[in-house]
Amino acid sequence: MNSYRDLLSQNDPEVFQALAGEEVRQRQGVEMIPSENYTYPEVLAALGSVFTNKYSEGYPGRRYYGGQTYTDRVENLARERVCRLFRAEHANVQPLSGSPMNQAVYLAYLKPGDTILGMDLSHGGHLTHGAPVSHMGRIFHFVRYKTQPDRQGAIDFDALLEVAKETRPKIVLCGYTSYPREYDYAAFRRVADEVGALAMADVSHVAGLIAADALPSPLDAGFDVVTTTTHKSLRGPRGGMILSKQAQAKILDASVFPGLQGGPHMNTIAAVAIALKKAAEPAFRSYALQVLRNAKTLAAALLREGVVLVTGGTDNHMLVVDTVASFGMDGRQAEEVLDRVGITTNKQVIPDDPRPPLRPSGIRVGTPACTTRGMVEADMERIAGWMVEALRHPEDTAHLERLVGEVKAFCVAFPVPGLAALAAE
Ligand code: DSN
Repeated sequence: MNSYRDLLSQNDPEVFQALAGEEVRQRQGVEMIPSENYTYPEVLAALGSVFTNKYSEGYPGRRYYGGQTYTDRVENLARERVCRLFRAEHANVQPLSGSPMNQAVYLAYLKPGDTILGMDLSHGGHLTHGAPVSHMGRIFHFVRYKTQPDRQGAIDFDALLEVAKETRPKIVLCGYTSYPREYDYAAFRRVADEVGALAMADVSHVAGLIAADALPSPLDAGFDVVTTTTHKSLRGPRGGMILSKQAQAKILDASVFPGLQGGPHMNTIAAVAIALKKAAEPAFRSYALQVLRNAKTLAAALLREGVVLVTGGTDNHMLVVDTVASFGMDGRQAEEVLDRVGITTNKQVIPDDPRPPLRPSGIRVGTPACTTRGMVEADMERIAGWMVEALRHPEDTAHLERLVGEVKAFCVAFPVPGLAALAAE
Protein backbone atom coordinates (compact mmCIF):
# COMPACT_ATOMS: atom_id res chain seq x y z
CA MET A 1 0.00 0.00 0.00
CA ASN A 2 1.25 3.47 -0.68
CA SER A 3 0.26 6.46 1.38
CA TYR A 4 -1.97 8.31 -1.06
CA ARG A 5 -4.11 5.20 -1.41
CA ASP A 6 -4.33 4.83 2.37
CA LEU A 7 -5.31 8.47 2.73
CA LEU A 8 -7.95 8.27 0.04
CA SER A 9 -9.43 5.00 1.23
CA GLN A 10 -9.85 6.46 4.72
CA ASN A 11 -10.95 9.98 3.84
CA ASP A 12 -12.83 9.79 0.55
CA PRO A 13 -14.05 6.25 -0.05
CA GLU A 14 -16.21 7.30 -3.03
CA VAL A 15 -13.26 8.62 -5.00
CA PHE A 16 -11.16 5.76 -3.72
CA GLN A 17 -13.62 3.20 -5.08
CA ALA A 18 -13.41 4.77 -8.53
CA LEU A 19 -9.62 4.86 -8.38
CA ALA A 20 -9.40 1.26 -7.21
CA GLY A 21 -11.69 0.18 -10.05
CA GLU A 22 -9.55 2.00 -12.59
CA GLU A 23 -6.41 0.35 -11.20
CA VAL A 24 -7.96 -3.06 -11.66
CA ARG A 25 -9.13 -2.17 -15.18
CA GLN A 26 -5.67 -0.99 -16.16
CA ARG A 27 -4.02 -4.09 -14.76
CA GLN A 28 -6.43 -6.71 -16.05
CA GLY A 29 -6.95 -5.43 -19.58
CA VAL A 30 -4.83 -4.93 -22.70
CA GLU A 31 -4.52 -1.21 -23.37
CA MET A 32 -4.39 -0.74 -27.13
CA ILE A 33 -5.44 2.91 -27.54
CA PRO A 34 -2.41 4.30 -29.38
CA SER A 35 -2.39 7.61 -27.54
CA GLU A 36 -2.31 6.04 -24.08
CA ASN A 37 0.51 4.70 -21.98
CA TYR A 38 1.48 3.76 -18.42
CA THR A 39 3.63 6.47 -16.91
CA TYR A 40 6.41 6.06 -14.36
CA PRO A 41 5.84 5.87 -10.57
CA GLU A 42 8.15 8.89 -10.27
CA VAL A 43 5.86 10.85 -12.60
CA LEU A 44 2.83 9.91 -10.51
CA ALA A 45 4.75 11.08 -7.42
CA ALA A 46 5.59 14.46 -8.97
CA LEU A 47 1.99 14.95 -10.13
CA GLY A 48 0.84 14.45 -6.55
CA SER A 49 3.51 16.75 -5.10
CA VAL A 50 3.40 20.22 -3.52
CA PHE A 51 4.40 21.79 -6.83
CA THR A 52 0.66 21.77 -7.51
CA ASN A 53 0.27 24.47 -4.83
CA LYS A 54 2.33 27.07 -6.67
CA TYR A 55 1.37 29.86 -9.06
CA SER A 56 4.20 30.63 -11.49
CA GLU A 57 2.93 32.93 -14.24
CA GLY A 58 5.81 33.97 -16.43
CA TYR A 59 9.01 32.11 -17.18
CA PRO A 60 12.09 31.22 -15.08
CA GLY A 61 13.73 34.44 -13.89
CA ARG A 62 10.71 36.53 -15.05
CA ARG A 63 7.73 35.57 -12.87
CA TYR A 64 4.78 37.57 -11.63
CA TYR A 65 4.74 35.96 -8.15
CA GLY A 66 7.42 35.46 -5.51
CA GLY A 67 8.74 32.16 -4.16
CA GLN A 68 9.98 30.74 -7.44
CA THR A 69 13.39 29.33 -6.48
CA TYR A 70 12.35 25.72 -6.96
CA THR A 71 9.77 26.15 -9.69
CA ASP A 72 12.38 27.98 -11.78
CA ARG A 73 14.78 25.13 -11.14
CA VAL A 74 12.34 22.46 -12.23
CA GLU A 75 11.09 24.34 -15.31
CA ASN A 76 14.69 24.99 -16.41
CA LEU A 77 15.43 21.28 -15.96
CA ALA A 78 12.47 20.36 -18.15
CA ARG A 79 13.47 22.90 -20.84
CA GLU A 80 17.12 21.80 -20.88
CA ARG A 81 16.24 18.12 -20.98
CA VAL A 82 13.77 18.46 -23.84
CA CYS A 83 16.13 20.60 -25.93
CA ARG A 84 18.91 18.05 -25.47
CA LEU A 85 16.66 15.10 -26.23
CA PHE A 86 15.07 16.53 -29.38
CA ARG A 87 18.02 18.67 -30.55
CA ALA A 88 15.76 21.74 -30.27
CA GLU A 89 17.02 25.30 -29.86
CA HIS A 90 14.11 26.39 -27.65
CA ALA A 91 11.31 24.74 -25.69
CA ASN A 92 8.15 25.94 -23.99
CA VAL A 93 6.93 23.30 -21.54
CA GLN A 94 3.92 25.20 -20.21
CA PRO A 95 1.05 24.23 -22.58
CA LEU A 96 -1.56 22.45 -20.50
CA SER A 97 -2.14 19.84 -23.17
CA GLY A 98 -2.40 19.23 -26.91
CA SER A 99 -5.16 21.62 -27.94
CA PRO A 100 -3.79 24.73 -26.20
CA MET A 101 -0.31 23.95 -27.49
CA ASN A 102 -1.49 24.04 -31.11
CA GLN A 103 -3.77 27.01 -30.47
CA ALA A 104 -0.83 28.94 -29.02
CA VAL A 105 1.16 28.38 -32.22
CA TYR A 106 -1.68 29.46 -34.52
CA LEU A 107 -2.45 32.52 -32.41
CA ALA A 108 1.23 33.47 -32.35
CA TYR A 109 1.53 33.80 -36.10
CA LEU A 110 -1.90 34.21 -37.66
CA LYS A 111 -4.67 36.75 -37.89
CA PRO A 112 -8.30 35.56 -38.01
CA GLY A 113 -9.05 34.32 -41.51
CA ASP A 114 -5.46 33.35 -42.32
CA THR A 115 -4.90 29.97 -43.91
CA ILE A 116 -3.41 26.78 -42.43
CA LEU A 117 -2.82 23.76 -44.62
CA GLY A 118 -3.54 20.72 -42.39
CA MET A 119 -4.41 17.05 -42.64
CA ASP A 120 -8.07 16.10 -43.10
CA LEU A 121 -9.53 14.61 -39.91
CA SER A 122 -10.73 11.39 -41.53
CA HIS A 123 -7.28 10.84 -43.08
CA GLY A 124 -5.51 11.16 -39.76
CA GLY A 125 -5.49 14.86 -38.80
CA HIS A 126 -6.43 16.04 -35.32
CA LEU A 127 -9.41 18.19 -34.33
CA THR A 128 -7.00 21.11 -33.86
CA HIS A 129 -5.66 20.62 -37.38
CA GLY A 130 -8.77 22.21 -38.79
CA ALA A 131 -11.87 20.13 -38.11
CA PRO A 132 -14.84 22.43 -38.73
CA VAL A 133 -16.26 21.60 -35.28
CA SER A 134 -13.23 23.04 -33.48
CA HIS A 135 -13.16 26.71 -32.46
CA MET A 136 -9.93 27.06 -34.43
CA GLY A 137 -11.91 26.10 -37.51
CA ARG A 138 -14.11 29.14 -36.91
CA ILE A 139 -11.21 31.54 -36.47
CA PHE A 140 -8.79 30.41 -39.16
CA HIS A 141 -9.21 29.18 -42.69
CA PHE A 142 -8.13 25.56 -42.76
CA VAL A 143 -7.43 23.92 -46.08
CA ARG A 144 -7.33 20.19 -45.62
CA TYR A 145 -5.16 17.79 -47.57
CA LYS A 146 -5.66 14.05 -47.85
CA THR A 147 -3.66 10.86 -48.12
CA GLN A 148 -3.92 8.13 -50.73
CA PRO A 149 -5.04 5.08 -48.72
CA ASP A 150 -4.75 2.81 -51.76
CA ARG A 151 -1.11 3.91 -52.16
CA GLN A 152 -0.16 2.95 -48.59
CA GLY A 153 -1.30 6.33 -47.33
CA ALA A 154 1.22 8.28 -49.40
CA ILE A 155 0.72 12.02 -49.77
CA ASP A 156 0.75 13.47 -53.29
CA PHE A 157 3.24 16.29 -52.73
CA ASP A 158 2.88 17.70 -56.27
CA ALA A 159 -0.83 18.13 -55.60
CA LEU A 160 -0.11 19.53 -52.12
CA LEU A 161 2.23 22.12 -53.62
CA GLU A 162 -0.43 23.16 -56.13
CA VAL A 163 -2.96 23.59 -53.31
CA ALA A 164 -0.41 25.56 -51.30
CA LYS A 165 0.27 27.87 -54.26
CA GLU A 166 -3.46 28.46 -54.71
CA THR A 167 -4.32 29.02 -51.05
CA ARG A 168 -1.10 30.67 -49.77
CA PRO A 169 -1.12 29.19 -46.23
CA LYS A 170 0.82 30.92 -43.46
CA ILE A 171 1.43 27.52 -41.86
CA VAL A 172 2.00 24.16 -43.54
CA LEU A 173 1.12 21.65 -40.83
CA CYS A 174 2.19 18.06 -40.81
CA GLY A 175 1.08 15.81 -37.99
CA TYR A 176 -1.58 13.32 -37.17
CA THR A 177 -3.61 11.48 -34.65
CA SER A 178 -4.65 8.44 -36.66
CA TYR A 179 -2.15 8.03 -39.49
CA PRO A 180 -0.16 4.78 -39.45
CA ARG A 181 2.57 5.84 -41.86
CA GLU A 182 5.72 7.92 -41.65
CA TYR A 183 5.72 11.52 -42.77
CA ASP A 184 8.13 12.84 -45.38
CA TYR A 185 9.26 15.89 -43.41
CA ALA A 186 11.66 17.09 -46.11
CA ALA A 187 8.84 17.15 -48.68
CA PHE A 188 6.63 19.19 -46.31
CA ARG A 189 9.51 21.58 -45.66
CA ARG A 190 9.93 22.10 -49.43
CA VAL A 191 6.22 22.89 -49.85
CA ALA A 192 6.39 25.40 -46.96
CA ASP A 193 9.50 27.02 -48.46
CA GLU A 194 7.90 27.34 -51.89
CA VAL A 195 5.05 29.42 -50.50
CA GLY A 196 6.94 31.18 -47.71
CA ALA A 197 4.98 29.43 -44.94
CA LEU A 198 6.04 28.30 -41.51
CA ALA A 199 6.73 24.55 -41.36
CA MET A 200 4.98 23.12 -38.31
CA ALA A 201 4.75 19.50 -37.15
CA ASP A 202 2.53 18.06 -34.42
CA VAL A 203 4.32 14.87 -33.39
CA SER A 204 2.20 14.12 -30.33
CA HIS A 205 1.75 10.48 -31.24
CA VAL A 206 5.32 9.64 -32.16
CA ALA A 207 7.30 11.93 -29.84
CA GLY A 208 8.65 9.01 -27.83
CA LEU A 209 9.77 7.23 -30.98
CA ILE A 210 11.49 10.41 -32.21
CA ALA A 211 13.13 10.98 -28.82
CA ALA A 212 14.61 7.48 -29.04
CA ASP A 213 15.79 8.06 -32.63
CA ALA A 214 13.53 5.22 -33.71
CA LEU A 215 11.73 7.54 -36.16
CA PRO A 216 13.04 10.67 -37.92
CA SER A 217 12.59 14.13 -36.42
CA PRO A 218 11.03 17.16 -38.09
CA LEU A 219 13.49 19.35 -36.17
CA ASP A 220 16.36 17.60 -37.93
CA ALA A 221 14.52 18.35 -41.21
CA GLY A 222 14.57 22.08 -40.39
CA PHE A 223 10.97 22.58 -39.22
CA ASP A 224 10.35 25.93 -37.55
CA VAL A 225 7.93 24.74 -34.87
CA VAL A 226 7.19 21.29 -33.47
CA THR A 227 4.43 20.58 -30.97
CA THR A 228 3.88 17.46 -28.93
CA THR A 229 1.90 16.18 -26.04
CA THR A 230 3.92 14.47 -23.34
CA HIS A 231 1.73 11.53 -22.34
CA LYS A 232 1.52 9.34 -25.43
CA SER A 233 4.52 7.34 -26.70
CA LEU A 234 6.76 9.69 -24.65
CA ARG A 235 5.18 8.16 -21.52
CA GLY A 236 5.11 11.29 -19.36
CA PRO A 237 2.28 13.12 -17.56
CA ARG A 238 -0.57 14.74 -19.51
CA GLY A 239 0.84 17.96 -20.95
CA GLY A 240 2.10 19.74 -24.04
CA MET A 241 5.33 21.29 -25.32
CA ILE A 242 6.36 23.57 -28.15
CA LEU A 243 9.85 23.11 -29.57
CA SER A 244 11.30 25.61 -31.99
CA LYS A 245 14.23 27.42 -33.41
CA GLN A 246 15.59 30.21 -31.21
CA ALA A 247 14.24 32.79 -33.65
CA GLN A 248 10.68 31.72 -32.76
CA ALA A 249 11.20 31.63 -28.98
CA LYS A 250 9.94 35.08 -28.07
CA ILE A 251 6.74 35.04 -30.09
CA LEU A 252 5.83 31.51 -28.98
CA ASP A 253 6.52 32.13 -25.29
CA ALA A 254 4.39 35.28 -25.38
CA SER A 255 1.62 33.39 -27.13
CA VAL A 256 1.48 30.66 -24.44
CA PHE A 257 1.71 33.17 -21.58
CA PRO A 258 0.20 35.74 -21.31
CA GLY A 259 -1.49 35.20 -24.69
CA LEU A 260 -3.42 32.02 -24.03
CA GLN A 261 -2.82 30.60 -20.56
CA GLY A 262 -2.38 31.72 -16.98
CA GLY A 263 -0.36 29.83 -14.39
CA PRO A 264 1.45 26.74 -15.64
CA HIS A 265 0.89 23.46 -13.81
CA MET A 266 4.23 23.15 -12.07
CA ASN A 267 3.54 19.64 -10.76
CA THR A 268 3.10 18.55 -14.39
CA ILE A 269 6.25 20.37 -15.47
CA ALA A 270 8.22 18.57 -12.73
CA ALA A 271 6.75 15.30 -13.98
CA VAL A 272 7.64 16.19 -17.58
CA ALA A 273 11.24 16.78 -16.51
CA ILE A 274 11.31 13.30 -14.95
CA ALA A 275 9.89 11.62 -18.05
CA LEU A 276 12.41 13.43 -20.28
CA LYS A 277 15.32 12.16 -18.20
CA LYS A 278 13.97 8.63 -18.52
CA ALA A 279 13.50 9.05 -22.27
CA ALA A 280 17.24 9.67 -22.66
CA GLU A 281 18.12 6.30 -21.08
CA PRO A 282 19.03 3.23 -23.17
CA ALA A 283 16.00 1.33 -21.83
CA PHE A 284 13.73 3.89 -23.45
CA ARG A 285 15.30 3.32 -26.86
CA SER A 286 14.74 -0.44 -26.43
CA TYR A 287 11.10 0.27 -25.60
CA ALA A 288 10.67 2.50 -28.66
CA LEU A 289 12.16 -0.08 -31.02
CA GLN A 290 9.94 -2.75 -29.45
CA VAL A 291 6.86 -0.53 -29.93
CA LEU A 292 7.61 -0.52 -33.67
CA ARG A 293 8.30 -4.26 -33.84
CA ASN A 294 5.11 -4.97 -31.90
CA ALA A 295 3.02 -2.83 -34.24
CA LYS A 296 4.47 -4.56 -37.30
CA THR A 297 3.83 -7.97 -35.76
CA LEU A 298 0.27 -7.08 -34.80
CA ALA A 299 -0.39 -5.76 -38.32
CA ALA A 300 1.06 -8.87 -39.96
CA ALA A 301 -0.98 -11.18 -37.71
CA LEU A 302 -4.21 -9.32 -38.46
CA LEU A 303 -3.47 -9.21 -42.21
CA ARG A 304 -2.91 -12.98 -42.21
CA GLU A 305 -6.46 -13.32 -40.86
CA GLY A 306 -7.80 -11.21 -43.73
CA VAL A 307 -8.34 -8.10 -41.64
CA VAL A 308 -8.42 -4.88 -43.69
CA LEU A 309 -5.99 -2.22 -42.43
CA VAL A 310 -6.21 1.37 -43.65
CA THR A 311 -3.08 2.01 -45.81
CA GLY A 312 -2.42 -1.75 -45.68
CA GLY A 313 -0.13 -1.71 -42.65
CA THR A 314 1.93 0.50 -40.36
CA ASP A 315 5.28 2.29 -40.12
CA ASN A 316 4.76 3.49 -36.59
CA HIS A 317 3.02 2.44 -33.39
CA MET A 318 -0.53 2.46 -34.75
CA LEU A 319 -2.96 0.54 -36.94
CA VAL A 320 -6.34 1.64 -38.23
CA VAL A 321 -8.64 -1.34 -38.77
CA ASP A 322 -11.58 -1.08 -41.19
CA THR A 323 -14.04 -3.08 -39.09
CA VAL A 324 -16.90 -2.76 -41.57
CA ALA A 325 -14.83 -4.34 -44.34
CA SER A 326 -13.23 -6.88 -42.01
CA PHE A 327 -16.06 -7.96 -39.72
CA GLY A 328 -19.24 -6.31 -41.00
CA MET A 329 -19.57 -4.16 -37.88
CA ASP A 330 -19.00 -0.49 -37.29
CA GLY A 331 -16.24 0.87 -35.07
CA ARG A 332 -18.51 1.48 -32.12
CA GLN A 333 -19.68 -2.12 -32.09
CA ALA A 334 -16.11 -3.36 -32.50
CA GLU A 335 -14.88 -1.15 -29.65
CA GLU A 336 -17.70 -2.48 -27.42
CA VAL A 337 -17.05 -6.14 -28.24
CA LEU A 338 -13.34 -5.75 -27.57
CA ASP A 339 -14.06 -3.85 -24.35
CA ARG A 340 -16.13 -6.81 -23.17
CA VAL A 341 -13.12 -9.11 -23.42
CA GLY A 342 -10.70 -6.62 -21.84
CA ILE A 343 -9.02 -5.21 -24.96
CA THR A 344 -9.35 -1.43 -25.03
CA THR A 345 -9.35 0.30 -28.42
CA ASN A 346 -11.14 3.35 -29.79
CA LYS A 347 -13.62 3.80 -32.58
CA GLN A 348 -12.06 5.64 -35.48
CA VAL A 349 -13.14 7.28 -38.74
CA ILE A 350 -11.39 5.98 -41.81
CA PRO A 351 -10.46 8.15 -44.84
CA ASP A 352 -13.60 9.83 -46.26
CA ASP A 353 -15.70 7.71 -43.92
CA PRO A 354 -19.35 7.60 -45.03
CA ARG A 355 -20.35 6.94 -41.41
CA PRO A 356 -20.63 9.45 -38.56
CA PRO A 357 -17.82 9.88 -35.98
CA LEU A 358 -19.72 8.10 -33.18
CA ARG A 359 -20.46 5.14 -35.47
CA PRO A 360 -17.45 5.21 -37.78
CA SER A 361 -16.09 2.43 -39.96
CA GLY A 362 -13.06 1.47 -37.93
CA ILE A 363 -11.04 1.28 -34.77
CA ARG A 364 -7.56 2.51 -33.89
CA VAL A 365 -5.09 0.17 -32.23
CA GLY A 366 -1.58 0.89 -30.91
CA THR A 367 1.31 -0.69 -29.08
CA PRO A 368 3.00 1.86 -26.72
CA ALA A 369 1.09 0.94 -23.56
CA CYS A 370 1.36 -2.82 -23.90
CA THR A 371 5.05 -2.49 -24.78
CA THR A 372 5.61 -0.49 -21.58
CA ARG A 373 4.23 -3.49 -19.70
CA GLY A 374 6.80 -5.73 -21.36
CA MET A 375 4.74 -7.37 -24.09
CA VAL A 376 6.67 -8.55 -27.15
CA GLU A 377 6.01 -10.06 -30.60
CA ALA A 378 4.59 -13.39 -29.38
CA ASP A 379 2.14 -11.46 -27.20
CA MET A 380 1.01 -9.42 -30.21
CA GLU A 381 0.19 -12.68 -32.02
CA ARG A 382 -2.01 -13.71 -29.10
CA ILE A 383 -3.72 -10.32 -28.90
CA ALA A 384 -4.40 -10.35 -32.65
CA GLY A 385 -5.91 -13.83 -32.25
CA TRP A 386 -8.21 -12.68 -29.42
CA MET A 387 -9.27 -9.61 -31.35
CA VAL A 388 -10.22 -11.62 -34.42
CA GLU A 389 -12.01 -14.30 -32.37
CA ALA A 390 -14.04 -11.70 -30.46
CA LEU A 391 -14.96 -9.69 -33.52
CA ARG A 392 -15.97 -12.82 -35.45
CA HIS A 393 -18.21 -14.07 -32.61
CA PRO A 394 -19.74 -10.92 -31.12
CA GLU A 395 -23.00 -12.67 -30.12
CA ASP A 396 -21.43 -15.83 -28.70
CA THR A 397 -21.48 -15.10 -24.95
CA ALA A 398 -19.77 -18.35 -23.92
CA HIS A 399 -17.00 -17.71 -26.43
CA LEU A 400 -16.51 -14.16 -25.19
CA GLU A 401 -16.52 -15.33 -21.54
CA ARG A 402 -13.68 -17.72 -22.32
CA LEU A 403 -11.71 -14.87 -23.92
CA VAL A 404 -12.32 -12.65 -20.86
CA GLY A 405 -10.63 -15.28 -18.69
CA GLU A 406 -7.73 -15.75 -21.07
CA VAL A 407 -7.08 -12.02 -21.48
CA LYS A 408 -7.21 -11.41 -17.74
CA ALA A 409 -4.88 -14.30 -16.90
CA PHE A 410 -2.47 -13.08 -19.58
CA CYS A 411 -2.50 -9.44 -18.49
CA VAL A 412 -1.91 -9.84 -14.77
CA ALA A 413 1.44 -11.45 -15.57
CA PHE A 414 2.66 -8.08 -16.91
CA PRO A 415 3.24 -5.52 -14.16
CA VAL A 416 1.82 -2.03 -14.59
CA PRO A 417 4.39 0.62 -13.64
CA GLY A 418 3.00 2.50 -10.67
CA LEU A 419 0.72 -0.36 -9.67
CA ALA A 420 3.32 -3.05 -9.23
CA ALA A 421 3.02 -2.99 -5.44
CA LEU A 422 -0.67 -3.88 -5.48
CA ALA A 423 -1.68 -7.46 -5.01
CA ALA A 424 -3.27 -9.30 -7.95
CA GLU A 425 -7.05 -9.38 -7.69
N1 DSN B 1 -7.14 12.15 -28.12
C1 DSN B 1 -5.83 12.15 -28.73
C2 DSN B 1 -5.58 10.89 -29.47
O1 DSN B 1 -6.10 9.90 -29.01
O2 DSN B 1 -4.89 10.85 -30.46
C3 DSN B 1 -5.59 13.32 -29.55
O3 DSN B 1 -6.11 14.44 -28.92
